[in-house]
Amino acid sequence: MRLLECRAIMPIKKITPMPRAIGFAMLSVMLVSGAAFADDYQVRMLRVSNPFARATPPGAKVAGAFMTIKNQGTETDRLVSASSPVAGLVEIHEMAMDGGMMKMRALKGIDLKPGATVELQPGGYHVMLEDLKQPLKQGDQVPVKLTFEKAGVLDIKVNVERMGAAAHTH
Ligand SMILES: [Cu+2]
Repeated sequence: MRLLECRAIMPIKKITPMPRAIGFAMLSVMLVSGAAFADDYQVRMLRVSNPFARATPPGAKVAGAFMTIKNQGTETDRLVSASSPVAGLVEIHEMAMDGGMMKMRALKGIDLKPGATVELQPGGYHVMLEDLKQPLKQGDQVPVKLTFEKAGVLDIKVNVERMGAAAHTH
């Protein structure tokens, strides 16, 4: 099993707190734009929502993509692979503690049990975009093709958020 250090996709620096008024202004912009984006994708009984990645610093070669996958069917399915035109290689990864250090490792897939909601989020499962051909910029929408064992192929657009953006809570 291949072990990689995950430092490359950890936030480079802490976000500085912003004045409350600007925070509210940004929040309302996000709410408005959130309504305009198609953030839910469906293939057969699988629903993928809120796919996002974080903007990458110049020269970065890797980025994690995160999303929520819900299996609304009655059969187990499995996310088996992914690809993207912005990345030379895309793998499915898991981040976990290993000997006191957070490391990530490549998985053969992620099981999606009937009725289950699986979160791909910072610090856990993620789709790893490797060998990036360009930096991911805030506001970009990165095309990613997900392949599921039973449901087949689903094309999604991953929203690129600011560096260090936290997981969605909705
Ligand atoms: Cu990874």
